[in-house]
Amino acid sequence: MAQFDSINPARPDEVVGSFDASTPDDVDRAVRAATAAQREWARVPVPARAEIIAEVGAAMASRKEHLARLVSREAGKVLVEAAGDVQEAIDMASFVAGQGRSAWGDTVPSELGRKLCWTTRHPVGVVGMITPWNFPVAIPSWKIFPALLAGNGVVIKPSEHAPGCCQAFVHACVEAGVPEALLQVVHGFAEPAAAIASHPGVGAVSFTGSVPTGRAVATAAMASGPRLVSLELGGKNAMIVRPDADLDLVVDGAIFGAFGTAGQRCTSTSRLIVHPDVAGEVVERIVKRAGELRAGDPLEAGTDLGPVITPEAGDRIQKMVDLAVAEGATLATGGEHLEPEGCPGGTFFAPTVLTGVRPGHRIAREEVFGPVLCVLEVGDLDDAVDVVNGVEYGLSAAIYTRDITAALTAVEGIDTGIVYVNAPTIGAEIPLPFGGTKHTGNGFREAGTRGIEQFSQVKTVYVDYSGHLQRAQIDNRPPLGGEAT
Ligand code: UN1
Repeated sequence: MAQFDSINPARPDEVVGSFDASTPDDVDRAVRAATAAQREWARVPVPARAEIIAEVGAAMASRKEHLARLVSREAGKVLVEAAGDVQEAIDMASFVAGQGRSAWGDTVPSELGRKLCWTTRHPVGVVGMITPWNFPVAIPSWKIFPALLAGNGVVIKPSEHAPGCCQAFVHACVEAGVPEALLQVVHGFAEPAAAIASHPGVGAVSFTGSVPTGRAVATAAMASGPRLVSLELGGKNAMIVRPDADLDLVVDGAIFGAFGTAGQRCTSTSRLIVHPDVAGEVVERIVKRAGELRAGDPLEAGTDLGPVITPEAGDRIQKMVDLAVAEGATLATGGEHLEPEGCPGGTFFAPTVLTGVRPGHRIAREEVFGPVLCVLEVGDLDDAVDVVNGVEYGLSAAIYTRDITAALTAVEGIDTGIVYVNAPTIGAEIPLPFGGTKHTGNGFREAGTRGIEQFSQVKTVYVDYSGHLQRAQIDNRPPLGGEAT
């Protein structure tokens, strides 16, 4: 069987783990095994499933430090952010466990006597999941916990850049009592992902990643029969800065939003839409702070900026920045690779600020997935909202202002799934829905109470105990011009 290595992007000569690349046959075996285990699991009462999920959270909390170090080594996230990634999964376990004893549907009074109406949720069978490397513990938790709570089996293929994190996650699940056969992991590249998406035994497919791959996954999934397909794709997230904003807050928010996780969140702040009255000061302060960020080994305390995930990612970012300059933007800082000490061969990209960016520039429209902030100067609030909305993506946006009317006008006008006021575009909390509009997704939301929807089907139940035929929409209405039939 072909093997591949997961490597530390900060020091590529360090192999974090070796994994077998799964074949379509492996995927088929995994789907069959999960299908068999799911029949048993679906008979486990929902609160009992929830108790196991709570145990998983506890197991992860007890080894948070170990998991965080693994996230840091595989994904290159600075340790404090890697710990945040693990914490997000722990929080998700507690939230989903609570859902196991919460409302599971609606009850509605019937229009007829002696009749009951309610909805319930039932599993789809086996859920196929394809997950990215940038939240290698949190994102699997958004998918695996609600899928299990709903009574499903799971086949998951994590990114080839962070297979060890997913393996550790699944290990914690099994140790806490999730039946081993129920939760199957396959590894590798496009081949097993395509096999999951097109497998007829998979009842729902859940994908987080890029737009082109998401489209391919959805097409493959629908080609072999209609099923639930949920897509969580990219972002081109913007922060509006009004002239009355607290500029200390703006600078802190822009630095964290744009350069946290080296700009490799789908929620990363990539456009600063700033009022001309404060643009000069804001840019100057952001540029100064960007230059002070310490790039280096993500495991070392005091490191602010980790690597980008691969040399190919570094090249792509460089090309996009070069193109922006060729299109007329000005490089205010960054725009080049860095070689921090102690990280030989790691691909580090300097925190980059581009000014003079116009809405039509490619850098203002396309996702960069790197530490690059473009600055667009816009005075009028409605125009700023139009610029926020003038891209294909619709994940996250922010407005910084002290003016409540401006804030709420922007909240109303912005067409994204998530809007922040006086906070950056990253840092969503798990009890609320996560997801976006337009090309960012296809309408499902992850986490929050609705996170279970992509992994379950609603069943509507009517129970008539009147002992005779009752005709809805007919028997409780006077006939119109004669006997209704
Ligand atoms: C992602 O980058 O795909 O809101 C997820 C945030 C995190 C999740 C990001 N809680 O920034």
